[in-house]
Order: sequence, then C-alpha cells, then structure tokens
Amino acid sequence: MSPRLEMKRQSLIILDFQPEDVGIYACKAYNKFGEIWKNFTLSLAEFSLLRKVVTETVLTPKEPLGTPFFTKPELLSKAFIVVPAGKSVTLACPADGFPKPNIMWLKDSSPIVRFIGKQTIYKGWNMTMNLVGPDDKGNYTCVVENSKGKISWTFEVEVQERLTRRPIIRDGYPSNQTVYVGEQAKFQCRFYSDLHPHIRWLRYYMVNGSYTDANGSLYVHVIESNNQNITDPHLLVIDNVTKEDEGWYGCLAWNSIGFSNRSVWLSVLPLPESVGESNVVEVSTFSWMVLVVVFSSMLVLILLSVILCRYQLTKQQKNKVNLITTQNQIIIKKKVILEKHETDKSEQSIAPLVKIDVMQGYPSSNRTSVSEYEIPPDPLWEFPRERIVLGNVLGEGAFGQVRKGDAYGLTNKEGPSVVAVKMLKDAHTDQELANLVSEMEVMKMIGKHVNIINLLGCCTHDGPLYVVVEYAPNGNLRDFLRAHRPSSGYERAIGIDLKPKTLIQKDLISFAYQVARGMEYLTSRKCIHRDLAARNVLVTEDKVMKIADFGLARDVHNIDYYKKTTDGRLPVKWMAPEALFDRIYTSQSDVWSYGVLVWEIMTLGGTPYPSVPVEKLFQLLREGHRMDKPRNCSLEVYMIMRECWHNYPHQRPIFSELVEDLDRILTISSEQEYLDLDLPFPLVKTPPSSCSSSDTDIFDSQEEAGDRFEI
Ligand code: ACK
Repeated sequence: MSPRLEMKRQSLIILDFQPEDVGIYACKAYNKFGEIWKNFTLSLAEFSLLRKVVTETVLTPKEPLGTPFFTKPELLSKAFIVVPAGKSVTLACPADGFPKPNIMWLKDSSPIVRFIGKQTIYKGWNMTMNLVGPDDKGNYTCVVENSKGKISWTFEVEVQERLTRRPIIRDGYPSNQTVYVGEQAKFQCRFYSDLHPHIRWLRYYMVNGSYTDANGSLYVHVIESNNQNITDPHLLVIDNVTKEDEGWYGCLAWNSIGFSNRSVWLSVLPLPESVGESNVVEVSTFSWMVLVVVFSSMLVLILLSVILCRYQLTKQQKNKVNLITTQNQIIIKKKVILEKHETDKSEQSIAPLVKIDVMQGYPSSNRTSVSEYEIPPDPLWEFPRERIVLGNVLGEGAFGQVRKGDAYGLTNKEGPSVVAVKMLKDAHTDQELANLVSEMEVMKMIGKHVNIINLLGCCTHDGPLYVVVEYAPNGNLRDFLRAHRPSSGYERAIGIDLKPKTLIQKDLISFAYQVARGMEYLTSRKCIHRDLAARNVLVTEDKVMKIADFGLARDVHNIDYYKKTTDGRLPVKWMAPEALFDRIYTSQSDVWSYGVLVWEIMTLGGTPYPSVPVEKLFQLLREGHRMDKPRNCSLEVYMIMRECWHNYPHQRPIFSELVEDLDRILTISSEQEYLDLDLPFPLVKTPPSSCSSSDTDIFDSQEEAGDRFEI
C-alpha cells in the first residue's frame, strides 16, 4: 500500500493528494454471510468526498481465530492525551490473542528515541515516559502482533509547555484541619506558577453572623507576612490554637496574569481532658451516687420525650395536620466539605467528593429539623444574592428546580442580564445538596466554551444555594426541532401556518457540528456527559447549541432502565452497549449517544426506536441492529451516525474527528437546501424493516406509536 494511503475506521484516506491518485477505487465489506463491493470513481473535482467510504450495510468483519484484540478498549478511547511538561505519562494497550502477542511502541511511526536522562519504561502492555518535554509531543502507536495478525492504536500526546497563566493551587494544599485547643495548626499552600508568584494568607471573619457585607463582599483580613509564625510564605503556622482561631482561612496566590484562591476550614476541638483541671480526679462514693442519680433522671426524661414525640406524631397523622412550625423546628448547621482529587487521580472523574458534616453541638438528625449549610466560600464565583430577581420556573424535578432570573451587575452592560438559576426545593436531602455543589464545582473546573451552558456565578451564603448559569431562551433542542417541523400542506393552504421559520439542511448540520464542538471541549476537560441527548442541549436566541447538565452527578450503579423522561422517552435508548450492559462510561460511550442525538436532529426531534420496549432494545443492540437512515438525511451524515454506533468503542470516531468531518460537510452544504416540504403530513408509514436501505419517516408525528422496529 502506498505510504500516502491510510485506512482509518471505515475510511480510506489519501494524504497529500496527487493528480495520479485519480481513478477507480473499490471497497469490500464482508461478514460470514457474504460480501459486498462498492466502486468509487475519484475525479479531481470530487476528491474531498473520498474520505467517506460508502457501504450498503455496516457489517462486523469476521476476525480469524487467535488474532490479537484489545482487552480494555475503554482505555483506548482517550486517544488525545495532554501532559504538563515535567510530568510522566503512561500509555496502555492491554491486549490478548493466541499465540500471546508481542507489543511494540512507535513514535511518529519510528522507534522511540528520547534524550539521555529521560526514562522510558516498558512494562507489560504499558509504556511510561518520565519527565516529558516538548520534544515528546507526537503520535505514539502500540503495535500488537502475533502470527495471526496485527492491531495497533495511536495516542496523540500533547505536552503542555510552561504556560503563562495564573497560579494553579494543588489539590489538598491547603486542606481542612482539625486540631485540639493548645495544639499547632499548619496549612501549606502549594501551587504551580511559571511566572513569579506572590502569596498571602487570609482570614475570613463574620460580622453579625455573616461572612459577607451588603454588597456580597467577604469580610477578610490579610495575615501579615511579618507574622512571626510564618517563616516560609507557603506555610501558615498557628501555635497554641484557641477556640477563637476556628474558622475559614484562605491562601491567595497570584502572578502577573491573575490570582487563585483556596479556602479551608480550621476546626478546633476542646481537649478531651478539659472536663477536669487535673488528670487525677478522686471520685468519691458520693460523686458516684450523684452521677447515678443524674444519669437515671436523664434516662427517664429521654424516655418521656420519646413517648411524647410518638404520641404527637400519631396525633398529627390522625388529624392530617402538619404540625411542624418554625418554632419547633431545629436548625441543624451542616458544613459542606469539598475534597478535590489529586491531579493524577483525576483521570476517573473530575467531580470533587462532597461531604456534609453536622457541625459540632447540633443533633445529628431530627425529623423536625431544617438544615443550614455552610459552603466553602469562593470569592471568584460568589455573586450577591440580593442582585438576583427570580422569575418564573423553567422546569423542575422532585428536589430541584431551574428558574429564570434577572441578575444585576453581572456584566458591564446596563440593566439586568437574564440568567437561569438552579436551586433545590425545600424538601431536599443532604445528597441532593451535595450533588448540586458537585455540579457547581465541576462547572468551575471545566471552564468556558460557547457550546456549553456556562456557569456565571453562585450564591452560597445567607440562604439557599443558587447556581447561576447562562439562560437559553429557545429551550431544549428536541422541542425546538419539533417546533420547527414544516407545517402540513393543509395548514399552509388555509393560511394558518404559525410555525416558526423552517430550518434548512445546513442548520441541522450546524447544530450537529456545534454539539460536537461542545463535546470535544468537554472531552478535553475529562468530562464524560453520560446522558447526551437533544433534551440536554439548550438553544439560545441565535440558534447557538449549548450542552447542559454535563456536571450532573449520576449514580451509574443504580440505573432504572425502565424510567422514562417527562416526555415519556427511555434514556436507555441513547446508551452505548458497553454502558448499558457493563456500566462502562467513557467519552466513546458519549460518542454513541452523540450518534443518536444526530439522528434526533435529522428527524427533527424524532424518538429513537419508537415503541421498542427495553428488553427488545437489549436484543436489537446485541444482534447489531441499527436505526435506519432518516429521510432527508444525506448518506454522509448517516455514515457518521453509523460510525458512532460501532460496537467497539475505540472504532468509533472521537469528537475532534466528528468536528472535522462535520466542519467539512457544513462547508460544502448548500444554503438553499430546504427540508422536504412537499411530503404529506403525517406520512404514511412504510412497512417494518431491518434493512438499512429504507428511510425513516422523519415528520411522522405518530412515531411513538409506530411499529417500524418491531422486528
Ligand atoms: O427541557 P426544558 O424546557 O429546558 O426544561 C428543562 C428545565 O429547565 C429543567 O432542567 C430548563 N432549563 C434548564 N436550564 C436552562 C437554561 N440554562 N436556560 C433555559 N432553560 C433551562 C430545561
């Protein structure tokens, strides 16, 4: 094969195209049932279309027995790896086969050669390079081979060179501390900064029970650097701690680009021995008697209150009257603790661990209690609560809701900015609060991108937690698409076409492109969405697609496969087989869901596998069945969906490839191509089929009741 020809997934790529490449090309797809051939004529004018090899049916090639295969394809899904300069990186290609295959590593198709002093360790299926530098950037390929065949996988390693950016405070430095009165408290502030850094230690304090003033600014004082306790500026040492030292401390690090801040809590516990002044206490018989009497009376009192409570509860149930009033509510103060992952461990999840501790001196649980949470302050994101005027409810679940709001002074523009505010309802649990805090923290860590719903700020003090995000006036993409379905001929004939302007093909491709851009960004930030679907993409006034709910905590171990969304859809229909059957969620399982999302776009908000029950879906997926090409969808776009639905995650495209593909399709798609308006509405259904050559009725409003997939 010519070195300029490259085979990737189901494509043949000609690098550095030359006029002599013009000619006829053929591709063969085969499985145990047979084979099909497709010929292509490549002429100069249409060479850009060559990247897509068209097959009539997507078939899983039958591998000869013993051929090497990757045992953990999910590890390979991350083909693009970013390593900070100076760190080490491990690439892994676990594989098996018979006979046992060998592994060989190449860099940019040649053996790996590194500078003297830099170690490259080969261990089993892994290859580790320490002290990576700019010269280590490149494409690393593992080639796994035995006598039966050869497979390979290429990782693109990007080395993040020393950057001019604000300091990055390392996780756990500083961290919360608990000490006894009289002990020493020691906080360390460690961060990365290429530019000359400065550091200050801060102490937050309360005025009239609040950490913030009327403008939402935190009450804070700088711990003077000439404080004798601080010998090393990275260290804050408090000797002989007293109860008054308990509270919030902050480490502020800055350079010429910007500043970073981390706040931590110092808990001071009374000495266990402080009950008596001396450790040797003579307990006389008399004291014992007093103790026994006091203890017994306490027991009687507790018993009496339990009986009284039970009596009151029964009475309450009988009268069906809610007796819980503010007077008999106990306010429990709870502290929210964020435990961020160490940088190296963050491969698994970027979400911090959110713990909720009942603060000292309060009962741990009580039925008639309300909770007040103390969330670690974050001056970078805190927004004054009183500058938000809440509006109507945009949507709600059992424990949370999203409300429209006007935020004053959020930007420099005059007047308020319209925002969406995520909050909890009164009857929420600690876990729901922890989930919302975790979502907020994930949004902070992910940073901004035009194709995601961005965090604008948060209100964490003096009231319920508000997470303020961008508002998308056109609602979710699924409803938006359905609202833009062409009107029937009848409606137009009698002149009652009230539908918004119809979309053109280019709009649909642009939507798919924008979602791929958003996902490319989220993937680069190590974020796995786990529920990518048109219902979770929001649309702005200018038809900008914004991926929502990417920071949501999801309990992947307790998925109710039968649970439907509010509009009656089964989210399992967006799930990749490995997520559905083995709970393996990766960016490549997001790619599968993305394929279903593109199908939703191309069917203007259609329901995938309409009327297919969960059990049937499992069977269809196991048999390798895939959805048909929707009418009005080009073969090129359909091929993208099919690639996203490859059974093997690593054979699916990655989001940056999808961006590249859709960018190309978008560039060549016409501005004039309207969706087929001449179709009768609703359409007559075509008979059931498992063959991909027939079209799906894209504007069939009865699709949920359809039977096309009952095969
Ligand atoms: O699907 P929807 O119409 O759009 O209903 C849900 C609901 O709130 C609960 O999530 C809507 N929603 C959520 N975030 C936003 C936002 N940033 N802008 C506009 N609507 C939103 C969402």
